[in-house]
Amino acid sequence: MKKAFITGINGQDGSYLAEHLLNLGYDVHGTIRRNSVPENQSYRLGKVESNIHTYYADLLDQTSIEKLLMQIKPDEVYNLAAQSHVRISFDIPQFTVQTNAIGVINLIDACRRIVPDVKFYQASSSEMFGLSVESDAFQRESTIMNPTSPYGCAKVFGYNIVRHYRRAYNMHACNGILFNHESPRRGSNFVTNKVVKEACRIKLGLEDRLELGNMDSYRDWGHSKDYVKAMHLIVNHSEAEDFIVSTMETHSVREMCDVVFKYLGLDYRDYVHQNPIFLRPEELPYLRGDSSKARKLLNWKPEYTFEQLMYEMCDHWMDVFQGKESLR
Ligand code: NAP
Ligand code: G4F
Repeated sequence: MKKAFITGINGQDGSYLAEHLLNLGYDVHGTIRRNSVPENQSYRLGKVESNIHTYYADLLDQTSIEKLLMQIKPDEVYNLAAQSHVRISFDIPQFTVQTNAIGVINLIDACRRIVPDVKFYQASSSEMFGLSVESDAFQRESTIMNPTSPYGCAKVFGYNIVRHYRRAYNMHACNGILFNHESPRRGSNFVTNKVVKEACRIKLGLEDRLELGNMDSYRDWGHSKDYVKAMHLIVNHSEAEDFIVSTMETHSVREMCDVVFKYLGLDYRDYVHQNPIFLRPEELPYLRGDSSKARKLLNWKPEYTFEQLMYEMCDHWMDVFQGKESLR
């Protein structure tokens, strides 16, 4: 039985990856951080809690990480832990850089010393591309990185240190460069889940307005369930390499609002207002990933369409607000 070690197992991706790896027959271990409300830490793990092993650890607490690597001796490490909110990275830049950059070197260097043959996956991000777009309007593996946030800058460091450890120490270390991916388990302060949740509340008469920031930025939005499958394929590819994971489609925040409100029988223009507090000091205006390499070499492609993703999120929150909550 292969052993997987997932940092940030109680996050959106960590919880879906744990379910996917259990289905593939893995022994799944993962880290959570101490939180003053313990219920908040495990709600996404409801389907699998009794079948996985969780431990308190923090990427910034080197001893906690080393102790677990020595104890578990994993075959595969998935580094999903991060301060993952781009706008909040402007408010807490030092913590973001500590976790998303220094945290990666803490973990990969501990792996080099304790489990040098481990297969290592780093959760890299399309936010690293920032302002760079190729002439055909895509970002791909060869696109120059030009980040526009403390989050993006820190992720570029993590990406590069993983490539460096691959070359310098011959480690099987890979980057998945994932474009935005969402689900009913997405944090409520990311734009998709914020829009869906508030639109459902408006539909039910519990709210009458929704305040957003920039509605004219474009994102390539996929489903987290599809993307965690790509993580496993990337780390198990014969060569340690870096792969873009994306739908190859892009939609503006405005279009996303239109799809969500229309599905609920509403017109977003009647309810959505701009509030400058949700604007960013620097915006990343456009993302559209070329995932041809992953499609060709890993035989991966997304199963969810953009509309199916948004409808699933709407159905989930309508159920929750009508008292029929279930973990999707
Ligand atoms: P998420 O839901 O925010 O999960 C992040 C996890 O990391 C949480 O469990 C969080 O714990 C944990 N964490 C934060 N700081 C930590 C620290 N110092 N030490 C240990 N754990 C820490 O994010 P996600 O959407 O699942 O994303 C997973 C990874 O993919 C992240 O690295 C993210 O940056 C990256 N990524 C995400 C996307 C996307 O669109 N979702 C796209 C590209 C890349 P707490 O809940 O206790 O804070
Ligand atoms: O949903 P978002 O906060 O996601 P963002 O900034 O693209 O970051 C996500 O995707 C990255 C991959 O590209 C990940 F690496 C990262 O961890 C995270 O998962 O914002 C999407 C867009 C932005 O252009 C933002 O300015 O929506 C715009 N937006 C407009 N109004 C808003 C809002 N975003 C948020 N969070 N809240 C708003 O009210």
